[in-house]
Amino acid sequence: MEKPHILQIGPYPDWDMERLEQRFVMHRYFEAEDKAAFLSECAPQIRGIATRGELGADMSLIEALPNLEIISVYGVGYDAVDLKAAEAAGVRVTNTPDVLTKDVADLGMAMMLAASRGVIGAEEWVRTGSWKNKGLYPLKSRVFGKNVGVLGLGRIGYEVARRCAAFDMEIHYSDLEERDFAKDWIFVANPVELAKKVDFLFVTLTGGPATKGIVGKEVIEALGPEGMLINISRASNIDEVALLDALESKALGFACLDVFDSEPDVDPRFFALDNVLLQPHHASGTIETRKAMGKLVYDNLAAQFDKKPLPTPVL
Ligand code: 8YV
Repeated sequence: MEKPHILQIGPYPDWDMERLEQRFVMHRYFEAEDKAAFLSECAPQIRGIATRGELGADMSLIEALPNLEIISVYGVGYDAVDLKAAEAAGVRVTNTPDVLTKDVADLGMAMMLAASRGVIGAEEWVRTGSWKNKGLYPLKSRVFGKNVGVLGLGRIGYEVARRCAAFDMEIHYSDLEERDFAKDWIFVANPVELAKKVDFLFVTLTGGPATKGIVGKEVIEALGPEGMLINISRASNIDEVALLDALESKALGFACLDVFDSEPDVDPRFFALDNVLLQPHHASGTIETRKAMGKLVYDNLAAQFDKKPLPTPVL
């Protein structure tokens, strides 16, 4: 049987490539210098796209591939895929939910704890001799007993809330409606009201047009000069210019960010700030989770060409 041809939008670790190449002919789009020429050469053979959470398949790409059957996303977020175009073209879409949930929540917690206790600055204090020369590190305020808001109580939001509860924080959340499984937590429908009530605000929403810019000037200012914003979802959920303005003017206390508009080309305004903790979109970046994500990408593609049910379909 001829191996199905797959268009690969972004790089994967070697352990994934080995498995994918055994079963498929992989066309490395991300390595092509002349993307249009590369595409016009391989387009008629392509039956699948393997992409990454943040790297997309837009309408023009979907339309350029007449024999496309499936888009397999390496990530839980599939906002970079044009779902309407995929549906119109009868193309299936899969993602990698569940396997990354706890790691993403863990990075959110790690950022909150590190930022609020000044872990990075304190490490520098030791290394640069300030401890010996200047004395004690400036005191920080505590996390336990504080109010935390979770904007989006989906799988990742739930794991964040559980972790915060274990840290003896008071949990508030916003979602489309009150959740039965969250009886011990306080539901606040409006994100601005949520931000007013809490010291820490986690953004754990799905990305996409419905939530674009939901954390705008109003939410950010409601969180206030003592507040901390933690984003482990999609950059598009936050109005980045409003965020930068608020961080610069100290209208917002602190932001911990794993995602950025136009990443990896992060706005240099962030680099001048001392009230941010910046991470390179790696909340799902553990070896175990990335292996599980890669396996799901492969399993979904294989299921499609074996005419079996897709393990984790979106569409
Ligand atoms: C990325 C993600 O896919 O799950 C998502 O939606 O954004 C991430 O897991 C991952 O960083 C690979 O690029």
